[in-house]
Amino acid sequence: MSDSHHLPELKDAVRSHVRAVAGMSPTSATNWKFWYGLSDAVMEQLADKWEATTKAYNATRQQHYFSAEFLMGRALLNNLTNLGLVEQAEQAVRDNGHELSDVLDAENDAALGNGGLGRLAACFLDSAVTQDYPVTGYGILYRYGLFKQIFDNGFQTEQPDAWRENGYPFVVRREHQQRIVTFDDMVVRATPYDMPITGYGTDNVGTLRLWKAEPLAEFDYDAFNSQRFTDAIVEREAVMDLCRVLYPNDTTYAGKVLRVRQQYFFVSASLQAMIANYVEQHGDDLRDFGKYNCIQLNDTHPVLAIPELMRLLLDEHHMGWEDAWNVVTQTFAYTNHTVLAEALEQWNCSIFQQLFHRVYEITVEIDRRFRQEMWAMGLDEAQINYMAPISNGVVHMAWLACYASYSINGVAALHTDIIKADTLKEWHAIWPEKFNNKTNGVTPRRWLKMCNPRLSNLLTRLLGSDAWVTNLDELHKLRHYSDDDAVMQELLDIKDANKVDFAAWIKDRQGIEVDHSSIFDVQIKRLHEYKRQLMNALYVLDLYFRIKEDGERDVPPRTIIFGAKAAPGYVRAKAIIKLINEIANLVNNDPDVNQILRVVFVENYNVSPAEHIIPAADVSEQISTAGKEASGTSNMKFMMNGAVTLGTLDGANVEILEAVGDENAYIFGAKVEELPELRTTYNPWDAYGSVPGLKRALDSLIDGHLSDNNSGWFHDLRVSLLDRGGWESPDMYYVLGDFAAYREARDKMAADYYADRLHWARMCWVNICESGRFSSDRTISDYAREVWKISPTKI
Ligand code: 26Q
Repeated sequence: MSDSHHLPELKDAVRSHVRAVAGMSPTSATNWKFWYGLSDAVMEQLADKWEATTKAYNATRQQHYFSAEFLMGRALLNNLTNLGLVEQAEQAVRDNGHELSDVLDAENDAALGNGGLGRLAACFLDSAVTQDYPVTGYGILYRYGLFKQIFDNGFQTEQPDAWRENGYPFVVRREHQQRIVTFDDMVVRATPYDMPITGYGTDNVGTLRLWKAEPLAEFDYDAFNSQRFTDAIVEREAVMDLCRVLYPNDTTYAGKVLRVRQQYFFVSASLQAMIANYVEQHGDDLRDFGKYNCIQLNDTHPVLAIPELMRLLLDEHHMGWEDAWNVVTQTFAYTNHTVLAEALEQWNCSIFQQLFHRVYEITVEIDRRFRQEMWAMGLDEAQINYMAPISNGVVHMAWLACYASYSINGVAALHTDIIKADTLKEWHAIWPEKFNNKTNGVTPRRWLKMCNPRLSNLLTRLLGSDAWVTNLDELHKLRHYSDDDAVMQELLDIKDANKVDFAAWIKDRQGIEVDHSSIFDVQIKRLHEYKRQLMNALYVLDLYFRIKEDGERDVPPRTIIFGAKAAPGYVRAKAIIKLINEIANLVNNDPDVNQILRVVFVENYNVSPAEHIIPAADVSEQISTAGKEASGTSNMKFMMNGAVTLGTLDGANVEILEAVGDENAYIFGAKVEELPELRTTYNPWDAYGSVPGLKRALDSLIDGHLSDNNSGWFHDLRVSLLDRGGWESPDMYYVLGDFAAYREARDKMAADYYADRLHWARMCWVNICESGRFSSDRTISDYAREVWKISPTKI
């Protein structure tokens, strides 16, 4: 870092960087060019610290986070915040005739993830570097991130997200650290693009390494010369296809060959890089590899790393099987994120055989030894067959992970209980000591300090310092202010100001007018039946008719806000989006109702929209069918920003309730342990006939109130709840079963909101002050201590 004191001040550097990229004066440059130049200047500021951090981490025991997804969102404000450069940047931008907020808005989100799992990986990197833990992320440099969602007559359509087509200064191509990844039918050059990960209040700068697939030779000149010019082009494009697009499925596994290629590609390149570093540091005897490295597998997507590390050790580094297996079983830890059977990855053996026969061979040998081991332990054949890495012609990625990993964890207490007792119970019976819980968390830097400056300033003022930013438990100390009416009034004013900002933002974005004095009731998450956006929609329909037809008076004014993308092939999820958009049409255009009720569907929900929505939310809808949502993480973001949870006892909601007490949350619905019994007698037609208003709401799907443009989709939705035939039981997710309890809780919540504003503020305040355990700093330090065995390594 000898040169760092020669760095120009950011505000001076910005001008030259903007000039260089815009080819004109900073005042004339567009906001986007200004963003680019400012970002470049930030990269300049952190370069030396980044290099020093990489060196320091390489010399110690390190953790490597393997994930097919990193949902990073925007980087500039995050980096400015972490480097303490926000004010300088503001000044520099203003001096040159721009507004920082406009410049920041010019940045595309890096949406290299689908939802919770990808965003979790991003929060983890933030927390790891903030606490100086030697952690590196490894993933794929997708050319197209998660699709852009556009509503066309209320239907979701998808557009490609070419997020870095015009340039992106926050990744650096590391030409000299390329690796070769060999498939049986193609050889690929893997080039790393490294993204610096800054932390808050530290000079450490961590790394997210994203691999890009490229043709081995710029051109196959042989093919070119032998008049196979087009073959050469086609082959080149096949390689480039590898990391062209992020698969937009987040719940249903599909056996797409390209997807497994992506997985093998990034894990092989990452392992090779790790091994090369190990050899450089410790010599070429790799038996101690696991003493210096551990790898967290973010769900099963990177599980191919297990047989691939075996292959590299056996074939490239000439180790024996026992030694290699020793290394492997010391190295990997596996996180499960779902209990939905349809999400578990199982690949046909034929795919493995065709793409990487040697990895397949090794997997077969792992399977053989597994069976032998289990046989020796006295397990019966049926059970061995069920648990074996390979059975019935498919490779079970989760089973492979459970066998080879030294740690298996769920992402919330309830979820870990369920995987122990159910999803992975056979494994738990054999290796209970492998199992542990790591309740998810979110970074308070992005999800409080950055996105909610008003609330952040209040917290800092009351606490007398900003210690809460890196130690969120500090907020405990502020809990007694719930008795201070002046502070509670200030909290209400802050929420109101955030709601005014949101109103302006959504007006500008979608032309919708909302009333900031109404309750902002929000459900933002991927669209899935188990998350029950449909139950929310049915409530809105029912409320509409209560106002319109029953003439209910004193209905508390509300703005119902949705944000959700559906997997492009998930028709029923798309039908729910269309339905909500049609309900919005009906409600918002009806003068009898629209002073009391409005519905907003935020188009193209993503990380950046979430940063506008969450600080303005009064109510956090967390209404999944009990047992289905592994954890949820937006529930934590809402809590931190002073929204009250309206939810079921599912995922991390259980722990949120524990933290705030049931007087500070609205909990309803069937519990996990009640559902099996309930289901045996459940008939959705009973609810239809007996729950007041439910029939009217359900019938409005097909009686002309709402139009699905003759797609038949609304009819199908109604059928799915009432009498889905065949092997599927109706209302799989207990929407109608929980409806009455949901309505009661939601009505009560809305009445309470207006009945006593200070009392409402006290509930919000308790939520904020008790959110400490949902900081991803806590999650990461637990992983670091209990699973990774790494210590802070400060530069
Ligand atoms: C699998 C195979 C083929 C293609 C895609 C996939 C795939 C991709 C993404 C499967 C699942 C995902 C993402 C899952 C996910 O986001 N799960 C969420 O993880 C969060 C973090 O732990 C939890 O809070 C949520 O409860 C969980 O739903």
